[in-house]
Amino acid sequence: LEIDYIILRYLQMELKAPFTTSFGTFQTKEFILVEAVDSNGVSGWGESVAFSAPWYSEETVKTNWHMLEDFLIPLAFAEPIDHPSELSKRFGAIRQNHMAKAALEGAVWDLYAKRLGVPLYQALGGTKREIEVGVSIGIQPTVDELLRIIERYVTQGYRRMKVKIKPGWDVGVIREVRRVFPDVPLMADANSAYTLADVERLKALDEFGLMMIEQPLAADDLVDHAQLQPLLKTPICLDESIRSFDDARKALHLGSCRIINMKIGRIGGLQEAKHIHDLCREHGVPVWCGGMLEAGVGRAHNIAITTLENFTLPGDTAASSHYWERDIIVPEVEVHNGLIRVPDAPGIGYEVDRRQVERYTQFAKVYRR
Ligand code: OSB
Ligand code: MG
Repeated sequence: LEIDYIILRYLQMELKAPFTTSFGTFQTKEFILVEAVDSNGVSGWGESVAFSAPWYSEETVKTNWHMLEDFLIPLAFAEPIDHPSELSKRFGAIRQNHMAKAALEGAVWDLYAKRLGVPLYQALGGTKREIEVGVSIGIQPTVDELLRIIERYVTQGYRRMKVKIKPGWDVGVIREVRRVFPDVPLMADANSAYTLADVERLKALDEFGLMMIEQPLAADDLVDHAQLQPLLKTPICLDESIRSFDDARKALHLGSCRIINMKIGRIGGLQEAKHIHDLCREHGVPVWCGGMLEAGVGRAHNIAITTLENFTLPGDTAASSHYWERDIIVPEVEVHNGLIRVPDAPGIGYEVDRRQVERYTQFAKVYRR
């Protein structure tokens, strides 16, 4: 596998509705699309999940561009690549910057699978032909609004509801949701909005039969979560805190969580995702695929990794139309009865719609070997 040139594009897409978490509100999604083209003119696609501001993690669109341009693309050009795992090993020389690494590694995985003529999910060792998905629901202006939204997604067949919480929008809100939807599979995501001083408030959530509570404490913490977990009946799921295989290993060792949210970008790529998946399987710890409000390319990568057997809980990869007026892939990602049919075409399995990509691209740059 020899990459001839790489195109970085900076895109802007408007979300259909603002998405509010405990750390801020998204309205416009800005991201980098990576296109890696081999000597046969075949394109592999990757999407960076870094946001425009460093509020979920320290990476941003701009730091990703810098890392890609000045360090990662030169490493990709340095030698031919027989397997994408070699690239992730090469990237080991650069500390952190996982979303930048994952974007380029993802493009190379797509290229690798296309070269073999197999769908990406098979190249990754996945087996599922369809995957179960839920939906992540941002903080709303009122509880009534939240209930209306949940009603709609339940009707659409989504397999579980994830409600964003923060201090002041938590116990009372979840109680109302449970009263109206006593049986819906439900979970809450705090995005690090609490500390150990809030133990009583977090314990109060135990009575609602949540599938899990996601990332209640600090984004870089494993120790406080290990202290919190035995005090709760509800399983803790870690998102922000798991940035690598070693983080996952330590979290399982310490008992910081009982479930792991896998995000390809956060942990540095598909190779590391496979590695963490296998570790969790050995420990009987379920994983599921999180979301970063991805456009179609990122969504396709999420679908592919979710076909691995230990992704046993519904993920956050909702339909394209849930986020966008028009996505950048054809067909768009569709969800029927809470299921996504995994595509069979080589690579990511969806065609990138170059007209739409053009439409959303603010600027682009070509890097040659
Ligand atoms: O914590 O999972 C999160 C969105 C932006 C930043 C962080 C998170 C989220 C989501 C939405 O929960 C997931 C999605 O629908 O893509
Ligand atoms: Mg989360």
